[in-house]
Amino acid sequence: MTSDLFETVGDIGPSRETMAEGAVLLRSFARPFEAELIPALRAIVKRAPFRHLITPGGHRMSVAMTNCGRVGWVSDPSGYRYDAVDPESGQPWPEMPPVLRQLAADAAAEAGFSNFAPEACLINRYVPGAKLSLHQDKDELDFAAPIVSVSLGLSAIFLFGGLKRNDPTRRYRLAHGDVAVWGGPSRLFYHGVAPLAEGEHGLLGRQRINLTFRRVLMA
Ligand code: MD6
Ligand code: FE
Repeated sequence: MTSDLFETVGDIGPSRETMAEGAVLLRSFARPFEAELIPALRAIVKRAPFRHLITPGGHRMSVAMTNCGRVGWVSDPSGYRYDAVDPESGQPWPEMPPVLRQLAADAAAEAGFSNFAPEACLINRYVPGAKLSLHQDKDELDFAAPIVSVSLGLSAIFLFGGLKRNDPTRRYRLAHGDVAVWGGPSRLFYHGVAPLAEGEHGLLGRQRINLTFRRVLMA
């Protein structure tokens, strides 16, 4: 996809930024997919609505979540896990639509990870004030594959640390269409999202949607 198809005044188009070894930010990479992507997400959320999960510590998460793909990430008082069944409906999670698979595989390839075939896509919804505390993504069995993270709607401040919880964090503004691909030496780095600021996005309104594509099982 050439950049002139979606460049507009004030939009510099795609560009690449390195966050750490193995972690790269592909600015605006998802923009060419959005016309297909957003209706696909609306269809998923109809079948598997956003819900606020309870952490093992008993807290209700401010971020609302759902999933598509063979397995979905869930949290309840008994712990975190990947489950093939949506606990709300008792049904399998909606299938991962081809446009989501393609976006994830293309972004991974652009970042140097070929043949990325995600099994799970966790879909996070933030409204102003919602945040995600510093955490590691370590519930997967396969740390060789990267995670591909797509930001849509309102911009957020992404906090990116190191291998230890109290390592210093750097801040990145993730805007609509930005894609982070994250693997290799930084796969287990602590990260989080600062409380979302008030705002209104032209396409998605008063919210931020984040998709994280993961390989869960061993290859
Ligand atoms: C978010 N993202 O951006 C939350 N995890 O809303 C994550 O927790 C995340 O963006 C692993 C890799 C990339 C991510
Ligand atoms: Fe994460």
